[in-house]
Amino acid sequence: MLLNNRNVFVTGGSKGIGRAIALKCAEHGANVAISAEDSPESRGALAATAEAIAAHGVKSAWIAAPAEDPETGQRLVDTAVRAFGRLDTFINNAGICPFHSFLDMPRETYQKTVDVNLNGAFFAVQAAANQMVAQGEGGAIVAVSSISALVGGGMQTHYTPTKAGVLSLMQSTAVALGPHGIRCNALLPGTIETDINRADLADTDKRSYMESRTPLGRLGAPDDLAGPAVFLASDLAQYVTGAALLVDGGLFVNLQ
Ligand code: NAD
Ligand code: RM4
Repeated sequence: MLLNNRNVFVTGGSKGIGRAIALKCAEHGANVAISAEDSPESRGALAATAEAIAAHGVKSAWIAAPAEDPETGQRLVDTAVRAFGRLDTFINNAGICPFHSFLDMPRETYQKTVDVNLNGAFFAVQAAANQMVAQGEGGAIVAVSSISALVGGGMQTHYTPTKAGVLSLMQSTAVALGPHGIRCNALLPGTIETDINRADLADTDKRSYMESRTPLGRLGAPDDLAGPAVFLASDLAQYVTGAALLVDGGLFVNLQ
């Protein structure tokens, strides 16, 4: 029970990596609130995940709020504070990756990716940090960046800069918030099978290539990120801030 009685928010917690992290936090005793974009499908997934969180005997809450709206960050914090009374841990995970070639990248695709992944993270982390500073007892912030913060992708020229930005955001907020006892760290997943890359990995050649590049011999599953997220959020990581934790089965280091 590494997060007993902690109050956690996970953005993009309705499915994929965020859902796995939210459920693992609940398993470790935390009350967990989650968010995702506002659509009927997303609302259904949020409600189902909130129910699965509560099945661990903790409190849950959810809000449908688009990450690209700069007002969303404060709404997320208000949701947690209304439901639990306070916020101890904020996990910024919501993200999109609409694979697209570079030379003809539509401006809207680029803009939306930056707004959801990077600008959304900035305003949400800022709102969460202000709440933690007001509470006066420190806290933990974890942002889901990516292996793609460190390496390129020809169909990801809009996406990889946002992931490098999120990594950089955690480094700078670690400096800004250290004096308040707030730790800020980044998780860098490798290739994890979720809806974000379902179409991309439906190409069997691409899929086998990614598997063959991974020393542990398989693509990741959402649950592979859950333990590392709980670790960074917990007191086991009490002296860890500004760190970047690759969770990629060895993909990044595999040159030859
Ligand atoms: P996913 O599509 O399963 O989940 C994405 C989550 O973000 C969902 O909850 C979705 O509803 C939410 N979301 C999407 N658009 C949103 C918006 N406009 N506003 C609010 N919420 C929104 O994908 P995933 O793989 O679980 O992705 C989670 C995070 O992990 C992303 O930030 C992604 O960049 C990162 N990541 C994924 C991989 C991978 O291989 N799957 C690798 C590295 C990093
Ligand atoms: C990740 C990484 C993965 C890709 C996902 C969408 O950051 O690049 O390989 O499948 O994004």
